[in-house]
Parts: sequence; structure tokens; C-alpha cells
Amino acid sequence: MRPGRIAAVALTALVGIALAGCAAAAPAATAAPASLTVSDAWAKAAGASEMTAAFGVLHNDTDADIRVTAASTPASTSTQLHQTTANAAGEMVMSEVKDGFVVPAHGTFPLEPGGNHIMLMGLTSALVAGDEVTITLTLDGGEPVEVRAPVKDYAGGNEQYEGTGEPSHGSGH
Ligand SMILES: [Cu+2]
Repeated sequence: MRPGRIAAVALTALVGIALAGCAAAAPAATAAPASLTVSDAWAKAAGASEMTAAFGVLHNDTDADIRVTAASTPASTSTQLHQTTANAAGEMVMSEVKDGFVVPAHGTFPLEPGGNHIMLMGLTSALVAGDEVTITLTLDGGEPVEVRAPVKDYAGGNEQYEGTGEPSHGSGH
């Protein structure tokens, strides 16, 4: 039994060396994972100088919450992070989220018509279905993330902008 036992110990040692080799090689072989990814991104078609919005699902595959603090795109003169909430009169209105969007660790944060969205104000040119908008998300403590959002025609998502005092008129985002 003795020789067999030695062989087993030797094998265990070899496996240990092989595993150590893998672990040492892993960091070099794996690119730094993106901290935040976005799926199903799209933007709503709109005319030049109008407002529109972009949507999608933010995914956080890390162990810590990620805060999106700002968004920007060459497609609009001003870009804001918006939420949609009911005002005192029960109307759905949208407003800027000053603290940003917080995507929970190993969680998602949906951007959708009637909910949170990226507001593009003052479009530099018309966005037509089939176009693509590139949006850069600024992260708190992380590398910026670039999102490509195809433009689609969409009839909903016309919540009024908080503070305009006008009824929902459909020409908003
Ligand atoms: Cu908005």
C-alpha cells in the first residue's frame, strides 16, 4: 500500500501546481470586466430641437452598487437623468434625478417609457427610426460607459415635464 499512497500524494501535488499555474495566469488572460452593461438600448424618434428620451436596462455584475451620475450625447444640447412620478394631482410628471441612477450590486435598473429614462433635450438634428444615438454614461468612481441606442418610432412616453404647468400635450419626450 505504501507505494500507491506515495503516488497519490505526488498526484495531489501535481494538481496543486497545475491549479496554482491557472490562478497565476488568469488575471493576464482576462480583460478587466465592464462594470456596467446596457441591454436593449433604444431612443425615441423625434424632430430637430425637440426633446426625446432613451431607454434600456442597466446591468451591474459587480459586488457593489454603481451610481450613474450623468449622461451625455452629441445628439442633444442637454442630457439629463429623469424619473417619472405622480404629482399631487395624480398626473405623471418627469423630473431630473439629481443623485443619479443607482444600479444595485448584481442587479438591474430598467429605463422605460413612463419610468426612469435618459432625457435628450434640444436635439441637434432629427432622430429618425433606423438612426443610432451614442450615449456616454458617467459613473461614480468608474470608467464611462458608451451605449449605442437605435432610434425607434414610439407613440407613448409623453409625460409632461415637471413645472411646466401645462396639461400633457404629447410633444414632450
Ligand atoms: Cu424626461
